[in-house]
Amino acid sequence: MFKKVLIANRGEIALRVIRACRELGIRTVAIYSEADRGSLHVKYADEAVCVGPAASQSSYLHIPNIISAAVLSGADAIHPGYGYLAERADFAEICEDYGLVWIGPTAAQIEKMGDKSQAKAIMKAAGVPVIPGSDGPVANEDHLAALAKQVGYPLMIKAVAGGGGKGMRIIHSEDELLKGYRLARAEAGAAFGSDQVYVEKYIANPRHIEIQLLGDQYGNVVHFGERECSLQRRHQKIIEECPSPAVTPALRKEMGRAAVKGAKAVKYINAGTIEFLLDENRNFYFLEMNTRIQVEHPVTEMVYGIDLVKAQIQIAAGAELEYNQKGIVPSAHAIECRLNAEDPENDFMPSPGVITKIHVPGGHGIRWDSHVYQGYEISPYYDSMFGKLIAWGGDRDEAVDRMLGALAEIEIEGIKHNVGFHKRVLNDLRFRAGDYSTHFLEQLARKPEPLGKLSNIR
Ligand code: MV4
Repeated sequence: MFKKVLIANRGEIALRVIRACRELGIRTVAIYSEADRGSLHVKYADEAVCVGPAASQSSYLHIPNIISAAVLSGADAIHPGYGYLAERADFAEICEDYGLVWIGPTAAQIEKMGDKSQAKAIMKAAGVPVIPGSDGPVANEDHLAALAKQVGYPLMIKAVAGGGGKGMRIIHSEDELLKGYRLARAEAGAAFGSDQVYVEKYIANPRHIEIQLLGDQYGNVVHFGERECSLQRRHQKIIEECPSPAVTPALRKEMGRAAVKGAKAVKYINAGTIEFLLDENRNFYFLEMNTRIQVEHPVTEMVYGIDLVKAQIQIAAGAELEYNQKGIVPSAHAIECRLNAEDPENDFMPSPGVITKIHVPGGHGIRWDSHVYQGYEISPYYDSMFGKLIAWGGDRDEAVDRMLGALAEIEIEGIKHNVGFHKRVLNDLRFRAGDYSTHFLEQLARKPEPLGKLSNIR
């Protein structure tokens, strides 16, 4: 096992990794920017190294400073968390060059899955269902016209180097096609340094469902069911749940098998997620593979009784997975609410500042993952998420009721936050029925509705 791990991240996920390392008897090195001196990830790591000023480009994304911190502190492995450098194949390779074990998939796997068109081709070849469309990038305008004829409208144009909702465009009819294609290429070139795009049929009102995977260095891959991630705003997830209200045990088995097949096709190592779109007829299609631990991993942990971050570290250290897929079954229901410093009354504008008061809820079935405390200053430089509230119960109703109780108890002053918005979603009758798609939150944010009648908790 490793003796010392450097965590190349900040905030709640850095703290999450520190806690896992502590339980495994591993010393930890935190890195921090000048704006993050007061963060709990700095306080609770065994050592901490300042890697630069507040701006991420000069600190959490500054590879030479991070590698120097790792080498000088004598770390033997690096955990990248999520975001920042977590899906940078070049960084994974540089770590290995400096003798630092990368707690994640190989650089080659990150690179393959980062090219969204190549990832899709690999999955298709492995027998995973994909959305009908071009095989690979669009070659030219004649090729585009032929593809549009074949796929039909509406269709989507997506950037090969995009992902997570960036660099996509819906085309409703032939008159929009050429203009949309040229715009999409120009935008992709400016945003990603590659103007390659591919074409897909547009799936209306899909649900976003992702399968959690673990692979070891010996070719074993298992899945831990799905997370329902359809509750997003502008491609930012707000609420996630496990299991999905839309997935039956039979569908779970089918989607899980497809995901494992896809991961095995690249001999996938460590934690990863395969995202699917589920259409209105419950057909599922591969969307993207995420080669990292994800923000919403705790809902899977509470339902399947596994510590995914510990598993990541053990796998990187050479441990063999000893699971029988048949024995991995969901035994509860969990929900995560992401708490953001933002103003739901003002188009969810970021609301940085000092948290002058915070009371966090607790009790049976409640988990709070956060790096903040009373007096903590939320910096304008980083993501506005300052904590994750997770509730679980024997079934979905119990989990939702428990979450509503926790949301009623929580007290936060000094910043604007989205606790009230979460209450509105959880009290919505369609949410309570599990009847929602990826468009639900946009609709709810546009049309304020009174609280639902099912709950007596305010
Ligand atoms: C789609 C789609 C409909 N049809 N592709 C958005 C995130 C990116 N990973 C892919 N996305 C979508 N791709 C086809 N062919 C609809 C979306 C989409 C979406 C997907 C998941 C979660 C939220 C979403 C919100 C809007 C659109």
